[in-house]
Amino acid sequence: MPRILTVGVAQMGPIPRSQSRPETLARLIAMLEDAARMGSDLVCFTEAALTAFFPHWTIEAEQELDTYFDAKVPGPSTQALFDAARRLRIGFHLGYAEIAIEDGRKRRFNTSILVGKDGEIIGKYRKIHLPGYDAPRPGEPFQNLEKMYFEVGNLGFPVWNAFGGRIGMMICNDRRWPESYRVMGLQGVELILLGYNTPVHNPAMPETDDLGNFHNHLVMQSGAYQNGTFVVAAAKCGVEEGVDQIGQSCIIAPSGERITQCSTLGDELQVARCDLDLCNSYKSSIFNFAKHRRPEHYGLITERTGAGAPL
Ligand code: ING
Repeated sequence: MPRILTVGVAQMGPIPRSQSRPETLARLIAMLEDAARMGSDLVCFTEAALTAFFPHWTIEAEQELDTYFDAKVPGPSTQALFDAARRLRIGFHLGYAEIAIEDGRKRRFNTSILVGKDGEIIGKYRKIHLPGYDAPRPGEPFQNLEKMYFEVGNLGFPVWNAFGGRIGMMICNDRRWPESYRVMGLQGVELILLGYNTPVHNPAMPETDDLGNFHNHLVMQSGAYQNGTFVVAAAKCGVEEGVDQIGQSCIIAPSGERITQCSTLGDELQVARCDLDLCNSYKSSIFNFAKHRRPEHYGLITERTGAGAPL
């Protein structure tokens, strides 16, 4: 019996700072209802799907910063999304800015959750690779202040048994680091969900601006193929608060091929039937880690200890 998972990638156009939460939720629910009409089991929403991507500007007052975070999910400002998903019997991935009270203090993370068809949260991931800077850079056309607004994620890269397979998550810049895929590949991941907010212009490396879409797909197609997993990637795109962001959201097969892709810079849903058993074709042959991978021979020198240690 093939394990077919029908997955929707739900790309979002800009979320203006002025947009109310109900208006934003209505956009997400509209794509959820589209996905239901197309027989979807699971929908991938983007990174920071509830707000504009506020790390692109400087926010001095903590009270203002808090307005971009959610402390209780599901909660009053997201319940309508959970209710719609439960009504439609569709699971979803959602990225949002999380405030958590842990170890007796307020902590802030760039977070994503995996929600089952029953509307219950299956798992949570907190972004580990935070790009950009921990202080504003004067003179730049926009900022990237994730290191200032978020802590590094403290949950690792878990993989869950869900939707009949092995499901994992990562967030945006994580996709540029092969470790993100391999740590989940070593746990047998079959489908990785992620969202991204990626400006066309990179102030730190303007010479790569024309390569943004290429690099976006390069890293995800490689990660999918080298770990025998599907990758579902949803962009927040278009010009959001003056920052032009790439789109080209897609679903990638374990072959590394993009099997569906968005072609606008707005709210757009694309759906693909993912046969999770295709993962095993790669995991049992060319990427059979047990048979072919030899970390004990890599002579890996870890930055911290300088001692050789298998990854
Ligand atoms: N954004 C970007 C990303 O990794 C970036 C940061 C932009 C890195 C352009 C390199 C080039 O896609 C987030 N939110 O991580």
